[in-house]
Amino acid sequence: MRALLRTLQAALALFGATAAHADPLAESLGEGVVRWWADAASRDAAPVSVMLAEPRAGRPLERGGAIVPRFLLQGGGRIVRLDVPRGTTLHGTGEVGGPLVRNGRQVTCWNTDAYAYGATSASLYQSHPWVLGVRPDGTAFGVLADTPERLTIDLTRGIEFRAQGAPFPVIVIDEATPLEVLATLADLTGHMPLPPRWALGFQQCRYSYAPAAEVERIAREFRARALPCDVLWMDIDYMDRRKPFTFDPRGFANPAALADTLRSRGFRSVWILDPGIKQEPGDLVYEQGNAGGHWVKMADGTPYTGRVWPGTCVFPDFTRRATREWWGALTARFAERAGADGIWNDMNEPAVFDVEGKTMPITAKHEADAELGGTGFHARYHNLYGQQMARATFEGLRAARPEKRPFVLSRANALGGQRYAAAWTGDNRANDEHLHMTLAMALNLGLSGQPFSGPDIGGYAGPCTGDDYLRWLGLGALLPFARAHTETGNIRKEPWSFGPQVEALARRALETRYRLLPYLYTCFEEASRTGAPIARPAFFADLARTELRNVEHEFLIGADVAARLAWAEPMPDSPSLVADRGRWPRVTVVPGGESELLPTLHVRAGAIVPLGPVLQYSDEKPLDEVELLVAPDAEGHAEGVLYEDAGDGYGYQRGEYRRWTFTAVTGADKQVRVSVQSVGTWAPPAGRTWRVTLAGAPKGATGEVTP
Ligand code: NBV
Repeated sequence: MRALLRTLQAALALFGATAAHADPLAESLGEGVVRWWADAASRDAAPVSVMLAEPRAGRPLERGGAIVPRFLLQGGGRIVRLDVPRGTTLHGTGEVGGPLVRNGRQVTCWNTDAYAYGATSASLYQSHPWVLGVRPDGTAFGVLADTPERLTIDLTRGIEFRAQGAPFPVIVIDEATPLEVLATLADLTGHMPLPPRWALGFQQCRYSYAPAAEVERIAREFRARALPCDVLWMDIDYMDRRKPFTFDPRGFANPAALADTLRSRGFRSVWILDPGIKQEPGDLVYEQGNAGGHWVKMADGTPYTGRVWPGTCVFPDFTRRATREWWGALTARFAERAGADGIWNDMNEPAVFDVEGKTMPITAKHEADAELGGTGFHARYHNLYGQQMARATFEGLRAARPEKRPFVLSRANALGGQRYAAAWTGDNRANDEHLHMTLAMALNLGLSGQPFSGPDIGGYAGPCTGDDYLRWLGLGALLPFARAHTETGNIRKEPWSFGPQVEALARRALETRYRLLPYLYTCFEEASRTGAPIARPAFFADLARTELRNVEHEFLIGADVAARLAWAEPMPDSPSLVADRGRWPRVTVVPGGESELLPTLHVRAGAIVPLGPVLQYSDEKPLDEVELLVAPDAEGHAEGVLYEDAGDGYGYQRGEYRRWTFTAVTGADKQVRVSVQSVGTWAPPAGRTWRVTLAGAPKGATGEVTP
């Protein structure tokens, strides 16, 4: 009977008709997690999973899940459909333009160099074949199409995945809350490692700060103007004829001296490396790559060549372990010479100039590790190219500097790549559309397993006004990755470039980030452990209030701080989380200079938020005074957490951290007493003091920390 059905299916598929698999196969991957296959034959024919951090053996399913996908074949293509309950909002789908709610949208997972993309561009730089659904009652589910191949996610009617190519399963996670779904997603696909604390500081980039004297000038300006900043970035003009691993002999003759100058002023540096290696006989990297067989090949076995910045290039095959190790070692040696604290991987979709599709042909060949699926075509490995480059970079830095946490930023990536690199949302435009979708983009990445992301603050392509710069900076300074960047030939976009009034407000935006740093680091640690996003949609605070699902002018940082962007409110009295000031009292962490262009901050009633002082850079001084911002709830209670460690290295994995928990109660005398407990062996600065500031407490209330 089954055989007959399959023959019928095959025959129908041949004529472009749709045939449904009558008997999808389900297996349990753990409590609330079901992996579905079209049928046993598809399971047996499917290549290994590369979306999962580790292979997962399915077990027989005891209880069927509520969500049952339907597998169809249509004209040789594979379709998986899932119904979603009425009123469910859909989110995630990775790095996507447009709104936070993805219902009605369509994207195609196919990593693309999408310069100056728009809200409806089909494919951006990264691929996350993943949808998060939140039902009207706040319960949530997630659906992962477990394939790296080109795949369309169509949310116009329920959820539909469409792909050609190899069979793939769909993993359904069904939980009580979105946070639990994201925790399970992180368990399956991997956790973001805890970054070095300096990577949470503000970062300034331009294509390019060059020569080295210009980099030093920018560093001096930041410090002279007391504008907090941790990192300066080197774009491709530091290179000799734009060749990775080289230095322009005139502009960057002495990178070690530059590194010393930057370090003495409290700056770190991140340097760009692209994958394209110039096909230039005699060039060291090129010759090494030839000798090691490191290049992606064409069907005839010769290296694939394409034009990028240095000219005609060959491209490392990062799907091979030997190639990753070679590249990782090259990167680590380069980082040593440059004095680089972090590495920026660009152009790794991979982008190729002047060719159809702007990338290498899908028939190019990768000699991939067996664990990735073995030798195969670029069609399979395209979306993994950037991820595996980021992996090579991360692992190379990790091996060479075992006591430093690598920091890698990658333009292209895929679900699972949060293990290796942070994300920025590529070449945005300095226009209204982009300013307004900046938040939704970071939120949806956070809802897709990538907590560490942010935009080019100020907009990459095109000029912007001082007001728009401030809107972007105010928002961007509250997102997990906070870097300003702009393209070559564009107007200057440093915080002082728009005159003294903008500069003063920019300082306020940056100081706000540094005041929040202890809290932000606590959120990062939580994200690395649990998969919880750092920037979260406002609706996470009240899942039953469905009118909050569309809110894009307010968002949460962790669970306890909310930010409101007055300029982004669609119309007066739009649904709001923080309008209820009893539940979300407004706080000012940097006094003076109010502006509608900057966000307002709010603390959840019932929360205690740890704050630090204004710093010029994250390591400027130890946190010797902690300010506890206490917002008592209606009963006068509040609770909070502060996570601390050395800020770099791996001592924290051996217990050298401190997790403080704070509990506040209010007495009849209106005295708010905060008690402090902690676990871990990390020693706080000697003589540390704690101070209490109250938010939204009754008039006349006072606060103190009781040891
Ligand atoms: O390396 C130059 C740029 C970089 O500034 C930008 O951030 C990347 O997204 N890079 C793209 C190369 C292409 C620029 C058009």
